[in-house]
Amino acid sequence: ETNTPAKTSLTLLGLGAMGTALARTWLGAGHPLTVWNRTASRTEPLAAEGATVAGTAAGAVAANDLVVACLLDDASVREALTDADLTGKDLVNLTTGTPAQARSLARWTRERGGRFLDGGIMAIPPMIGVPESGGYVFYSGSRSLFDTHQRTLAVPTGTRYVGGDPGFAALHDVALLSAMTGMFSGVAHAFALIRREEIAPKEFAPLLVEWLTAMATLVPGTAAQLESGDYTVGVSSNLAMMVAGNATLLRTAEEQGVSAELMTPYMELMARRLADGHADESETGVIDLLVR
Ligand code: FVH
Repeated sequence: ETNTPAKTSLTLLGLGAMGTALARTWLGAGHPLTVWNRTASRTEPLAAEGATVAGTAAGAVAANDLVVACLLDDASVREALTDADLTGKDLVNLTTGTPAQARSLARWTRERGGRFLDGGIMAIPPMIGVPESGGYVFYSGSRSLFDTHQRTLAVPTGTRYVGGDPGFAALHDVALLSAMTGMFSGVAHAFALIRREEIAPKEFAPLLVEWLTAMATLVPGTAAQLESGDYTVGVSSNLAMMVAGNATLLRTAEEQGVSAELMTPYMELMARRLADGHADESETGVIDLLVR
C-alpha cells in the first residue's frame, strides 16, 4: 500500500506541436490520459507511450471530467466540441484566441452544464516540461476549476491565475505577444541597418540583448505614470528630445538603404503627442492616443 495520491485522469483534444508536448508531460508524470486528434495518425506515438486513444472528440470528452483543448483556433474548438456532452465537465481551453472568444466559449460551456477555464500559453513546445525554461500559462475563468486542478495543470508548465473574467488570460497573452511583436520589429530594423556593413550579426546580437534588457527596466516607470496620470514624473528623456532624435534614426535608415516602415507608425504618434503640447512628458502619452 502506498500514500501517493492518485494522479488525475484527463482528456486532451489536439495533438499538434503544443498538444503533443503537453501530452508527453502528463503521461510522463503518470496521469492517465485520453487523447483525440482530428488526424488520427498523430495519436499513434502517444498511444505507444501509454495514452488511450478516443475515436471521436465526444468520446474523448466522455472519458474524463477534466478536458483540455489545445487546437488551432476558436473555430476548431467549437467544431470539435459540437457533439460533446459537457454536463459536469471541467473544460480548460489552451487554444489561443481573443478575450471575446474566451468569454463566449465560457458562456457556451456553462449553458451546457460545464465549468470553464481559459489559458494563454506563454511558452513554445520545447519549454513544456522544462521548469527552468520560465514558461507558464495565464489562466482565467472558473476559480473553483483552477483550484481543483491546479496541480495537474502545473505538470507541463507554470500556472498564473489572472482573474474570474474568462477573457483575461487571452488578454494578458495577447498583450505580451503584442509587446514581443514590437520588440522583434525593432530588432529586425536594427539588423537591417547593419546588414550590408562589416559588422557580424553574431557580434551585434549580444549588444542588442544587453540594450533591450536595460530598456525593459523602464516599463514599471510607465506603469507608475499611467496610474498617477502624470507623465512627467521621473522623465530623463523627454518627448521633445526623442522626436528630434527620431529624425536622426530616419536619416540613418535612408543612408543605409533601409525602409523605415516599421519605425514610422510609432514615430508619427510621438510627433502627434508632441504637437498636442506634451514636450516635457515621456512617451507614455502615446498610449492615450491608441485607446479609442
Ligand atoms: N506552437 C507554439 O509555439 C505556440 C505557443 C503558444 C501557444 N500556441 C497555441 O497553441 C495552440 C496549438 O498550437 P500547436 O502548435 O499545437 O498547433 P499545430 O501544430 O498547428 O496543431 C493544431 C492542432 O489543431 C487541430 N485542428 C486544426 N483545425 C481543426 C479543426 N477544424 N477541428 C479539429 N482539430 C483541428 C490540428 O489537428 P490536425 O491538423 O492534426 O488534424 C492539430 O491537432 C494554438 O492555438 C496556438 O496558437 C502554440
